[in-house]
Amino acid sequence: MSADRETALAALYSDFAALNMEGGWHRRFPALWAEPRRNFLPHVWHYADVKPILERAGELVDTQQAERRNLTMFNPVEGNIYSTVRTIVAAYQMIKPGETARAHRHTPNALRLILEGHGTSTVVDGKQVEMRPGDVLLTPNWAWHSHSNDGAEQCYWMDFLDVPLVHLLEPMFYEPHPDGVEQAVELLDQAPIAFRWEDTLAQFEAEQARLGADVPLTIELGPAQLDTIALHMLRINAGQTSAPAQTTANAIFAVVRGSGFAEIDGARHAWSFGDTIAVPAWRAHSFHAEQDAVLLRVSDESVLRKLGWLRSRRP
Ligand code: GTQ
Ligand code: FE2
Repeated sequence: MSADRETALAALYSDFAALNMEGGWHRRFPALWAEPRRNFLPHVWHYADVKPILERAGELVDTQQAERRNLTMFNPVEGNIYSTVRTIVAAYQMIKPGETARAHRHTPNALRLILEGHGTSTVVDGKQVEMRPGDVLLTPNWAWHSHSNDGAEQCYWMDFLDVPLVHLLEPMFYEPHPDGVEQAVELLDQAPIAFRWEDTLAQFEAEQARLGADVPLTIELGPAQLDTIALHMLRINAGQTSAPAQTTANAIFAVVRGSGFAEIDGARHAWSFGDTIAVPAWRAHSFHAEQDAVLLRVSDESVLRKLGWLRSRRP
């Protein structure tokens, strides 16, 4: 290359920078790549570690100070301080007898998986539903919601929200309820936002009968009420291993029952009741149960499908 041309190019590149422009052929980092990068890391958070921390928080922080007594699980990838996987955050929450977590609403979609405790209920847009272990309860975009413990036991659950996706796209709105809690509420046992544990078990029975064999089962908690989050329950009995999967969807698994280990990109991760397992996009994964297990899969599959970006392959 001639010295003149080299000088002219250097001048061109410095003009790019001065005007906040860059040449597609001159990037320091590529903008396109052949297949999904594995950015976020596979990781497991153990409920046995979380629960004592929540107990200590329960002694120090009340629901006046903390609108929600929740602990978020952030992925250990460099630079991240919030998200569990790229689009979804998982948290554990605990509420003590007599406490109320005030009503509010926000554009992020949310759901809860109840782990332990009886006598607590959530109110979603005026509908009060009891929270029982194994239930999955939804709080769609902009629905008012509060939680109250009228029982005698501490109640523990997991929250999942698409907050990181809302951060990315920017449509965040939040407001506290003007009255603290919703005034007129109707107590319901069955509601479209409530997927009851007994119903999940019945669906597993029906699916097993349909397949006519004791094999790993996957059912969808539907019809879907959340625009961004897909919900599946997996039943993997002791000794079984789920079919290896690899997908563009980002997923978080929560252990509803049983124990075993996950194999994610060739590494083993042990799990048991109440654990959170981050399985980011394009990570090959399978689950092996040592004791009869049920896992909740919370994923952004709904978003990827709607946008034409859902792809899977057998790893
Ligand atoms: O229970 O409403 O873990 O709004 C994070 C944000 C729980 C909730 C979380 C929330 C909630
Ligand atoms: Fe909320």
